[in-house]
Amino acid sequence: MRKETDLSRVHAATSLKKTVGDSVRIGVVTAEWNPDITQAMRDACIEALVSHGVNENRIQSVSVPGSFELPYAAQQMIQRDGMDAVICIGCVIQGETRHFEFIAQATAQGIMRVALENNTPVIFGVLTTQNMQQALDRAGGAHGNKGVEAALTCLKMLSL
Ligand code: RBF
Repeated sequence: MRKETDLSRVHAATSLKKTVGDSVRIGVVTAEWNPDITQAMRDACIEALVSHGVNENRIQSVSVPGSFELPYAAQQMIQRDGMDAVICIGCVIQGETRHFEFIAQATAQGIMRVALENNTPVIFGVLTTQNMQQALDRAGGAHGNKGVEAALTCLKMLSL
């Protein structure tokens, strides 16, 4: 017998395909800091979007120097490029200075602000970890790939 959770997952995937359709345009912005992490998350994210029925030609992928720049680029992709949703991917690793706090806070608040002010889903696919191992674990390691979660979150928000 199938568990209820299995069924609801199947239902969610089917309805996502139906609701989001072929015409949706999704922007993916990736920060270049910690590139091994962010590129692995971006690739898994795009793969997940395509496997859920998003037209590959309608995914626009750009990169920015660091996570701090993600909100501005997301806003440009909405206002200038007409994206229906934007997924922001970054990785902020705690260092010895307080930079970590400033960058992580500003990025999170900036992304939320761009989403609300533009009435458009902007997804927070930004890892904030204490060290590189924790980041690796979440970019295709022991804790999966958070790029995939960001893709699924985006599709759920588009199908609201
Ligand atoms: N950007 C990241 O995406 N992740 C980081 O871990 C990160 N650490 C930084 C640490 C320092 C000391 C500085 C100066 C910048 C760091 N940045 C990081 C870059 C930041 O997001 C942004 O690109 C720059 O501050 C330029 O606006």
